[in-house]
Amino acid sequence: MAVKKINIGLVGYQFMGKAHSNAYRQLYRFFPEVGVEPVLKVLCGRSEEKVKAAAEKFGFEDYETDYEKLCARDDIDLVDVVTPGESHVPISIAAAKAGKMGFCEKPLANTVAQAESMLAAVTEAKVPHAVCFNYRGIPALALAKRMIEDGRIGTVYHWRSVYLQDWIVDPNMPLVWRLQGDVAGSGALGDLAAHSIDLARWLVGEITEVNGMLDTFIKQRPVLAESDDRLGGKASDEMGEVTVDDSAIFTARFATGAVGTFEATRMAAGRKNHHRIEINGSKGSLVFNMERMNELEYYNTEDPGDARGFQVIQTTDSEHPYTGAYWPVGHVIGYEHTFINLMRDMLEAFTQGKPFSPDFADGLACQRVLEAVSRSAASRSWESV
Ligand code: SOE
Repeated sequence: MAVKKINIGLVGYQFMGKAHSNAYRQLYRFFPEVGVEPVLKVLCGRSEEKVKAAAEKFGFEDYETDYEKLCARDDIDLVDVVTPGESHVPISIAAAKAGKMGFCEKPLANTVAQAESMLAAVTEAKVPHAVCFNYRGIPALALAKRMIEDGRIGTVYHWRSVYLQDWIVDPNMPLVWRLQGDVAGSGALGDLAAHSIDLARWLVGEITEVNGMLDTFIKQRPVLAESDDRLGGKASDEMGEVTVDDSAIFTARFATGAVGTFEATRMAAGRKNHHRIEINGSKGSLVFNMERMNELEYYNTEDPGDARGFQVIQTTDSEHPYTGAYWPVGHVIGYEHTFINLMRDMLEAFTQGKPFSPDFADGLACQRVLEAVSRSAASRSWESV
């Protein structure tokens, strides 16, 4: 099979820049049968000194300091945006206008209007597009999807998700961009609950109505002196306002008739990346926790009474989604593989002209839920999505 090379232009080089470039580097080695080999062509960032160093570290051939120049280059096929939320719009629209395939980190934008303009741009340019809801690339969740579609838990009644982290519980944690409303759009809501919302839409269906609360416990933090690629950075002596939610909690109704609860915070001491999901149906339940991401718990009401109970499925069998490409059974995979798996599906669809989800329309749909939660927190009432 002829291998198709896709030249990548990546904008941003911190946490997500590291995750995305690693995935592009690995993809063809693990999934050669897809016949697509991403090429780390150009890394883009505003500071020449930093982007040059990052390009060398990640293995990019070249770098640019201006995204317009990146988009104008003939040797770029796909523009991948991993910058903070505020710059997703201009960069993704410039890429679409230049005819590049578009890929963007979640949440797609900071507002519904921005997400609409991004979807309009890629639709008009007729370029393929995707949003990086990487948790769809987790084998246990892809298995959950397959089991729900196969009717293994029957009609879904309940969705229950908690997404808990603790990296901002220390009040001296500086005001990184994820804590600034004008840059990130929102806090735990867009950073964490966006993932849960996307998974809920994918596994259960559209969310039609929400009722939520958004709260900020620590209202001022030290201004950031210098950021790092692990969410934090060095604090300065000056204090600044926190302009996002520390905690986002909401209940929801699905178009299917199912109901859901969502909780997201980065202030849950002891919880590191505890994204726990429970789905209850008429014939059984499924439970997933990101801190044990190779496992899926399954309860089947049809099991014999004396043996009924949750079973823990180690999703590392060759029959499980994605895992056959990696290691022998039981040799677990990790966070970085979620990006490789999602990009595998994305590049397969892009190069074969097939539809792909999650795309910018999914990003917009998630944005509508995020915005409805914010409206509901302000109005203290139910809001339709
Ligand atoms: C930080 O809260 C963060 O890195 C999110 O931005 C990611 O989307 C999530 O995958 C892990 O946590």
